[in-house]
Amino acid sequence: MVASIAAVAAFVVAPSMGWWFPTPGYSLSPLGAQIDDLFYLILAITGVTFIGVHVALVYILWKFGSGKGERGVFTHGSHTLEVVWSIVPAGILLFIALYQMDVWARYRVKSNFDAEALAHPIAEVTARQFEWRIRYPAPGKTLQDTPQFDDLYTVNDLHAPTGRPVVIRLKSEDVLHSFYLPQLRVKQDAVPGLAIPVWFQCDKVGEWDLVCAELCGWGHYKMRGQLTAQRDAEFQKYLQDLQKSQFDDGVPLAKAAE
Ligand SMILES: [Cu+2]
Repeated sequence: MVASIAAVAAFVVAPSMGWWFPTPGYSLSPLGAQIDDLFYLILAITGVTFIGVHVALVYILWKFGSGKGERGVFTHGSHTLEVVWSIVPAGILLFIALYQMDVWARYRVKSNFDAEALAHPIAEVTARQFEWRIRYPAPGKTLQDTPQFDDLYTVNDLHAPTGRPVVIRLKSEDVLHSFYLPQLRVKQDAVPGLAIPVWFQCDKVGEWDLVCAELCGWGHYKMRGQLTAQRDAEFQKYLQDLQKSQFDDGVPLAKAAE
């Protein structure tokens, strides 16, 4: 009985109260909305099954419980039933597997993607114990594979423009980490030796969590930064201010490079 009440609470009350996901979430990114839809579809299927099983269980306990006089019939099983309860879940699993392919392809940058954004990451994010190191190209330039003299650096403070797909290049300097933007539903392992493109689109101006989702050592818990999503003009201004704070010592940049 307690389990049945818990089931109803988990599958009916929690989603309607918004307890399943970090909020605001849904309206923040187009891909995030699709991921949430998939989650709720699976939740609905498993929820209906789970609650149905518990209703049947409680009914049978009540109907055939001791002291009622009625007795259950013991059988050696039903071949038809076994076939039905194997084929129906197999069909449901196949449906989910096919239904999610489009979202997975988008998540993995395989469809509906802006090639321009993919060719020009806005930043390189390098995870290390226990922080996120961020490298931006100088304003007006594109990010190169190797560090440039006029690159800009921050730690744990990622900025990105809103309203369009944005790509970052993800690396790790030491162990496995996981780049996680919970409100945007983006999660990608950072793997030593690999440079992995990660894309997201944030449609709302604001500050969102950037955390590590892979236990990476004693300081894992404090490996958190933030994503500041801002309009394009403000993002450009941010890069210019960063350049001023990191390079403006009175010597023009072009001179300093010589
Ligand atoms: Cu970590």
